[in-house]
Amino acid sequence: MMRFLTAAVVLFGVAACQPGEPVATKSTVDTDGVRNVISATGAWCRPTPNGAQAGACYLTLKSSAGDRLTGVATPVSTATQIHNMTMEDDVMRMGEMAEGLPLPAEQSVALAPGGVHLMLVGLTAPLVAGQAVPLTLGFEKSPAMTVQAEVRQPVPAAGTAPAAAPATPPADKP
Ligand SMILES: [Cu+2]
Repeated sequence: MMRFLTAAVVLFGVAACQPGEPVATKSTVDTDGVRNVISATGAWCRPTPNGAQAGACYLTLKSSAGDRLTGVATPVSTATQIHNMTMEDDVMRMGEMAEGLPLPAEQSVALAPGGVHLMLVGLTAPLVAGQAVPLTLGFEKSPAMTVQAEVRQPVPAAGTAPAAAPATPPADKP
């Protein structure tokens, strides 16, 4: 079974990340004698219907010493922006965070639907569930790091839990 899965992943040509499992990527750098560990966890993008020109991606970032997300690059769109959603007079507005996204030291900063997100503008192709989208994150202090974002629906469907959680107890249990 495992061998079959591995072969399927290789044929698909994507990074071997388990669906639904948070993938963490870490970057460590010493700047002016200060160690800064940046972790990027659970990156995902919303699938786009046919014809949509823009897509949104989300992840959780944490910087041990404090940093700032200044931009993102991806081969699947011609441009990208860091967006925030705010409510103004009961109307949801989306605007670019021109200064980037501050990452206060030791705080998890979650980019999530309804809030801060990465906007992929000018998609070269629709984002299809199951794909992996490389996102190269740029920071003020730390070197850029690339994470693989899984294209999926916002809420994982029931019954598609990772294999780590057995669906049924073994039949030979008393
Ligand atoms: Cu947006």
